[in-house]
Amino acid sequence: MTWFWKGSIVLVALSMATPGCVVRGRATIPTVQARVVVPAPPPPPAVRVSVAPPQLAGGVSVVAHQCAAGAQEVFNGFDDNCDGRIDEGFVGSGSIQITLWWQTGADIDMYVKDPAQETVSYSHRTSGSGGQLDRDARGACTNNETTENVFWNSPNPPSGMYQVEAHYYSQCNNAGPTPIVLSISVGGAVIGAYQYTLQPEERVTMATFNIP
Ligand SMILES: [Ca+2]
Ligand SMILES: [Ca+2]
Ligand SMILES: [Ca+2]
Repeated sequence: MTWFWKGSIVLVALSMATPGCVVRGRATIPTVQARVVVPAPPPPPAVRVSVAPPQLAGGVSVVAHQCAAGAQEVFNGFDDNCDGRIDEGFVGSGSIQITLWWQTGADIDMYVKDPAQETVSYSHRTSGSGGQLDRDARGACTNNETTENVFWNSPNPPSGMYQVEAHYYSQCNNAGPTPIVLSISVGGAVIGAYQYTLQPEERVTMATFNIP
């Protein structure tokens, strides 16, 4: 007698080596090797949220930047081609993107606090929620970049309140008061673009917004 084990079915096969042997007992159970095809789960949905306009600090004003489908995206702190990504090709984009841009030689730092109260900045470039900073402009006056960018590229970033601060860290070469542009995109759409003139050493909460 030979035992076979296949899945949860035990087959008993009796050796027929002895001619005339009458098999009584359990008959051989035919096995069916069916292959169950499990469809792949659909990709997680991109965040689809209706985000109220951010709350702005005093002195921060809305910029009515016009985008145009098919336009060339230039490095200017705005979404030029209406695809919901700000300066794509220059900085990282995702389901949330927050971009701070300016034109003087000042070293300005952006701080983005996520709903878990974890702040992404040059000194803490990734958060547990998936936020990441990919641009540290001027880096204590050591590079020539003039944008800082934080984004979440996870499909569904955490719900809750986000806070965006800007800090004028250093004038470097006497940059003086510096107009800054802040653009925020959530779920593939820009929810606002804002401007403010930052004074040396000033730190301001530019905007807060909530993802329900
Ligand atoms: Ca774009
Ligand atoms: Ca642009
Ligand atoms: Ca900086």
